[in-house]
Amino acid sequence: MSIEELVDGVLAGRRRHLAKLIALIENEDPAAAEALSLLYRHTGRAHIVGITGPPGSGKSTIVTRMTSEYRKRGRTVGIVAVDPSSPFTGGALLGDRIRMQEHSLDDGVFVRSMGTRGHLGGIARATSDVVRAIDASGKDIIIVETVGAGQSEVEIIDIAHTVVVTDVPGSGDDIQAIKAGIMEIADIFVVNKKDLPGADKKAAEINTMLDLDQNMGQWRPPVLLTNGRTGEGIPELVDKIDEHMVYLRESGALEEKGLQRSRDELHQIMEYRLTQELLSRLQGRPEYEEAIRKIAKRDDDPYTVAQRLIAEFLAGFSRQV
Ligand SMILES: Nc1nc2c(ncn2[C@@H]2O[C@H](COP(=O)(O)OP(=O)(O)O)[C@@H](O)[C@H]2O)c(=O)[nH]1
Ligand SMILES: [Mg+2]
Repeated sequence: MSIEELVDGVLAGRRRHLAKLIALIENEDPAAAEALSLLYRHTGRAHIVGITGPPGSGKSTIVTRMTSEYRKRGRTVGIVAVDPSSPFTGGALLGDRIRMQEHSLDDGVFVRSMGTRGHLGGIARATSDVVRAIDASGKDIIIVETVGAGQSEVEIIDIAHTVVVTDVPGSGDDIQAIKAGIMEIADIFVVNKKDLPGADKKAAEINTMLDLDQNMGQWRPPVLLTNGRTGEGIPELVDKIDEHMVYLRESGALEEKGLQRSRDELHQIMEYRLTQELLSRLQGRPEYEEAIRKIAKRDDDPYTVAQRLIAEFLAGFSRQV
């Protein structure tokens, strides 16, 4: 398949082409970067929703339920699950699995699980590229499921417009499940398993914590109660996610997020490319090896050497331009 064919297929929303592109991304094939660069202009349309929380709190179950709700509302859905424990076959009940399989026959749903190992460029990079590919294919909503912060290498906040944090009743009075870092990134809290004792108490604790938050902006994260097994509370969750997007648009936060993301991404790419460029010129050169030996023998120091090499590189660069 040529790059043009691949790109056209993805833009037309063809599942086979999207799957092929994702395989290229996962294999870090240079063709993936080429395709993504052609697709870039066609991205930025999807509402990207991150869902994070402790393992077993019901994220995959909720994602399955949300998918049904979105489809009912006529919207298309992409799902990226970044979970080493293979989320859509692991913890979920047989019923959940069957529901997800029903979605697998639906062209309006695209599901992808990503292993967390084997990404040289980092799982965050790969995930963000996979999300971008799905975005280009025209899905309205893209849900990214990751295990709770601290255990995940994915900084979901960098990718998502809206972050949903899940918790369950009785997961510790000191709210150990919802750690300070994860509190701050939540746009919406979900206390799942409302059928278990202590769900209201948990929701009240989170609300108290929010009341004490000094740094809260205009959006106060709502705290919702859900039952993943029955689907109770899911339409309300989908409503709140929509409301959050309206807030982002109207407050200017969406535009700001977009700029920040573009700045960070350009920065990352330049940093990576510059380093590659510099090292490819230096590696294997006798002077370079000699400089390294001198540093090891304490005849020179790495700070001075790095400064000199970069200065030489930039001098060559300014001669070229
Ligand atoms: N009792 C109860 N169990 C639930 C609920 N939602 C999900 N579960 C169960 O919790 C377990 C873990 O769910 P899963 O979606 O795999 O959690 P994840 O690890 O956060 O993705 C499964 O056995 C689900 O069936 C709920 O609302 N109530
Ligand atoms: Mg899961």
